[in-house]
Amino acid sequence: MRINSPKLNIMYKACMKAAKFLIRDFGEVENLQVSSKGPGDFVSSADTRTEKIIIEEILRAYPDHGILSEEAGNINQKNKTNRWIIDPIDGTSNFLNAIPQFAISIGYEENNQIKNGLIYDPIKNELFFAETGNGAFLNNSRIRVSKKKNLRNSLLGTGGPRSGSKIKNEIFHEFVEISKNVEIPIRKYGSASLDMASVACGRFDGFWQRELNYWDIAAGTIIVKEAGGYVDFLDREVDESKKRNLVATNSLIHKELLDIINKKNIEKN
Ligand code: 2AM
Ligand code: CA
Repeated sequence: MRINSPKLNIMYKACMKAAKFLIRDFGEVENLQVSSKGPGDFVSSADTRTEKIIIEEILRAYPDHGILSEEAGNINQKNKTNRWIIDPIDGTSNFLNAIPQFAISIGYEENNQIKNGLIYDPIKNELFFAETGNGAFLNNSRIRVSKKKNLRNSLLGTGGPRSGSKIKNEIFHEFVEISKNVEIPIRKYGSASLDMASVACGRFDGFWQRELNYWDIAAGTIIVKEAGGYVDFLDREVDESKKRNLVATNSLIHKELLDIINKKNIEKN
């Protein structure tokens, strides 16, 4: 692994330590899934333990750094300069159903700018990572976005809508409109971080999703950008960490995809 940045090193160490347990837990979910009890509570404890291990590793190296994590919320909130953003299991429903499509996602920002990102799929043993200015990697190889130029031939991913969404109909409508413009059916794999990683390494030509949380996408944004892709938001909000509606592409199909999304006048959040 060609990791020679201190921040990526911490992410890597924390992630690998947590992943050991997560892989074991996933095996347990596979067993529980077929039992009458079901894996419900077990999954939330896997989530919390993964998060705890990662937070401990980060705070051991940088005790005063800020952290935003899906379950634990904010830690050291007064530090406005350095902040780590953690999603301990992105793709929780997949994990819960013993579907091997989930990831640990960790981002690091300085002065509200994402500098490093790491996304690890423990089941496929795929580690995606990037640092500003140094390119994006999958395990030992440099990755690049795809070279697809037309939306029509593109493979796209999306996700949602979430159960409580107030714009469900608009989201479905958007899906229909975009579907009409692509030949390959749109994928919905259920882990936004891995969807972004897929854009970064050229498996997907583009990905869009509304109403995400910052921890779903923080690491993915830098990985896609460093792989030569384009990350964009559909929000009016100025602060990047408060934006919820994402479009990430290989950059070549970006305008075509955005034009369809904008044409339908979905209420911008
Ligand atoms: P999660 O698995 O960590 O909840 C699924 O479409 C993707 O959207 C996943 O990355 C999922 O993250 C994310 N997501 C964020 N908020 C969600 C919500 N309220 N309901 C379902 N998925 C959500
Ligand atoms: Ca998530």
